[in-house]
Amino acid sequence: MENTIDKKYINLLFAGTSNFLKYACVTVMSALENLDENTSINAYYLYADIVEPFETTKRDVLIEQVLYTFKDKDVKFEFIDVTDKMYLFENLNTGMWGQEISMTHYTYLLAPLYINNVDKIIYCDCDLIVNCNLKEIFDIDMGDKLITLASPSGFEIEKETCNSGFSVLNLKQWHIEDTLKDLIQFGENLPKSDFCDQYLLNEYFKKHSPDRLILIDKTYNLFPITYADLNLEEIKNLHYAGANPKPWNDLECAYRGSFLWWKYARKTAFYETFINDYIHAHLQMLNQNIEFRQNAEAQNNIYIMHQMLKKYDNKKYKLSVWYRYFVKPYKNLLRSFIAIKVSFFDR
Ligand SMILES: [Mn+2]
Repeated sequence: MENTIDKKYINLLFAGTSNFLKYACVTVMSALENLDENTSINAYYLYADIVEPFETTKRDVLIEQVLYTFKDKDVKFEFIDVTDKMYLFENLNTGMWGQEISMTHYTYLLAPLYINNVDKIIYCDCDLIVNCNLKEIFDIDMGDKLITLASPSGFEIEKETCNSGFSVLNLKQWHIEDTLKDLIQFGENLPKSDFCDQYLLNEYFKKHSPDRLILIDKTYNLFPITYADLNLEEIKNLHYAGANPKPWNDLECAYRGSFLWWKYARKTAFYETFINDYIHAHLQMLNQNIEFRQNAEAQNNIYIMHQMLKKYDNKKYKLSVWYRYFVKPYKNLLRSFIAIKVSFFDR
C-alpha cells in the first residue's frame, strides 16, 4: 500500500571551506536522527575556498561520500560554490583571524543570493550537533521577522551577546527586503571587532532592529562544557565552540558531549577519515617533538629551566617531561589504533 502521509522537509544551511563538508555531514546526520520518520532534510552547503585552494577532484570525493552517507535516507544535498560573491565581505570586520579566514565566517549570509526556491532555512555551524527535533523550530511562524537567534549564550564576552552558530533565516523576507545589502552596508560602518558575523548580527538585529529578531531559547545553541548544570537531554543543540575542544580532536571523549559527536560521525562515510585526521595530527605533534628535541637552543632553554626546577621537585619535573614528550604522543596514537579496530566490529 502507498504511504499516504506526505513527506515533509526542513531546510538546513551550512557554509565554509570544502574541508568542513565532512563536519557538516555529521551535523546533518544528528539532525536526521532526531526527526520523526515523516520528515527529512534539504541541506545546502555553500563553499568558498578563499583561504587556500582546494582541488576539484578532492572536493568531488568529499561530495560523493556525503551523498553516499545519505543515499537511502531521502536527504537532499546541494553544494554551491559561492566564491564569486565573497568579495561582498571585503570591507567588513576582519577580526583576529586575518582577512580570508574572517571573510569565510560570513559565507552563510550569501544564502539569499544563491537559494531562491526556499522560504525558510535553519543555519547551523559545522561544529554543532543537533539533539532535538528541529521541525519544531522550523515550523514557528516568523511573520515578517528576519531571523531567530538563541538568547544569550555565546562567548559571553558580553553577557547579552547571542552566538551566531544557530539561527533560522526567513529567506523569503530577506529576498523581499534585500536584507543582505542593508546588513553589509551597516557592517561596513561598524567599529573593529574580533567577532565577525556574530558581532554584525548582534549589532544589527539586537541593537539596531530588535523588532525584526525572534529570540529563541538559549538551549538551541549551548556550549556543553559551559552549561554543566543542564542535563545533556535538555540541550537542544550542542555547539562545540569557544572553550569546548572540537570533538574531532577529542577521540578519547574526555570533554562533555564529545561522545555524542562521535556517535553520529560513526554513521557517516567519514568515520575512518576522522580517525585518520586524528592520527595525522598526533604524528605531526610527535614530529614536532622530535624536531624540538634536536634543536640546540630549545634544548638549552630546557636545560636552564631544568636546573631551575631541580631545586624544587626534580623527580616530579622529570616525570612530567617524560610524560609530555615520550609517553603521551604514543599513548594517543595507540588509542587511535584501538579505535580503528573497534570500528570494524562496530559496523
Ligand atoms: Mn561554531
